[in-house]
Amino acid sequence: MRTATIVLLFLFASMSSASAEITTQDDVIVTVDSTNLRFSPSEVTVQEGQAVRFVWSGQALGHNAVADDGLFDSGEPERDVDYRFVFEIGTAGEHQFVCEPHEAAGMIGTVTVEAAPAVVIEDESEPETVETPAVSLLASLSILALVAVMRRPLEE
Ligand SMILES: [Cu+2]
Repeated sequence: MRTATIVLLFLFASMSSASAEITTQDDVIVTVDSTNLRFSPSEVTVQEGQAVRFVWSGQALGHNAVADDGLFDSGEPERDVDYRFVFEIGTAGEHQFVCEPHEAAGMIGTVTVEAAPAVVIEDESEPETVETPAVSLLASLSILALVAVMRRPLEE
């Protein structure tokens, strides 16, 4: 009886250890520097799934952030902007953006989006393929233990 209890405890322990890993990445902030005519920073790198926030307030001039490839657009130039854009899976690559009124003054930037790391996909699939045989092995061991415990009085 003690063996069966221990085996069942192992079974529950291995099942509860199979928890999903949650990875959250902070937004990357792009603002406007003290010259009023530059993004700061003007070059940022994110991973697919991550967001860039274009944030400024109380600016002397109105600004916006518009991607050359049309991927994102903060709208009309404003002195106060808080625009967040998530670079979804499939947006990997370089995205140039400009502040439309000040593009000629050199108010341009680049968001480099890196493909989501393959490790994340492995992390999601691996525990299941590894966990399943381990659980079924423990389950069959516990059944064997229960059978052994139950059969003992009958054999004597
Ligand atoms: Cu501007």
